[in-house]
Amino acid sequence: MSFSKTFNLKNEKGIFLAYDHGIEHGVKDFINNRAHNPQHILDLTYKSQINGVVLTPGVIEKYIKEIKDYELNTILKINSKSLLAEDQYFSGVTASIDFALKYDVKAIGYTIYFGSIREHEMIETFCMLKEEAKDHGIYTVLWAYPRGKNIKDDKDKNTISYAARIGMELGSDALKLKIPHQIKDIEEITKHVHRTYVFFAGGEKENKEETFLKTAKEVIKRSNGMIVGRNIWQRENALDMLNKIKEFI
Ligand code: FBP
Repeated sequence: MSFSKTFNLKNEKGIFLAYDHGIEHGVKDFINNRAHNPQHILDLTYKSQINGVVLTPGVIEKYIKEIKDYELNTILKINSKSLLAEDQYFSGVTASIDFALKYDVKAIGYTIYFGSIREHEMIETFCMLKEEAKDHGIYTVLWAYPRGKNIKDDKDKNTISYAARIGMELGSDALKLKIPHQIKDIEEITKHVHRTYVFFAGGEKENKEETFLKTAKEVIKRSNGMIVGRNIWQRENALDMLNKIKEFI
């Protein structure tokens, strides 16, 4: 089945919830009293009927019954790095393709910090996992994040374009990118990416709900959609927000 059908994309666009922050950022991200609970995230995904949810291996194992009951499409975040790590520019593998198969995930999500000193290691591992995943009909979503001593501005359109282009040429089915400084530059970035889905992260929580909704609308118009975390589940009205951004598809 195609990527589009697998994730029930509408007009080739979709919305996914990202929930790997417990490892990536720690509990400081769980600023309301429900976000720490994976059940809340699964409930949000189910009730909003968005296209899927990004989860870490432990959450998938522990909540597999609920994931199955809700028939959720999951993206397994297969490498991670914590803010406690000495090397902030390397993300290590946390699960295998066997694991992905066992828990019936639809895609693996993998981060490469393009520009980092260990970029080549992450590229190598990604390519091996991608080939194995593909053999089993599992899609790949690459978090193509420019980062390292030489990266002056990870929201610069040329830097994002370069990372996106590498991601496409490495063969990822989809990319997850940071939103560039100017939203209109998304057009320039996607121009260089062919036969590859392009989704954007939500970034840090915008205080004003309206500001985030405006951004989301423009981003979704110019791309295949969003894989968004904090700007949704850090709000008390997360379900309402998901329903609103779905309307932009
Ligand atoms: P947000 O929508 O909350 O920005 O989530 C996107 C994401 O890529 C998460 O999947 C990940 O945990 C986090 O951002 C990593 O962000 P950073 O590398 O900037 O700390």
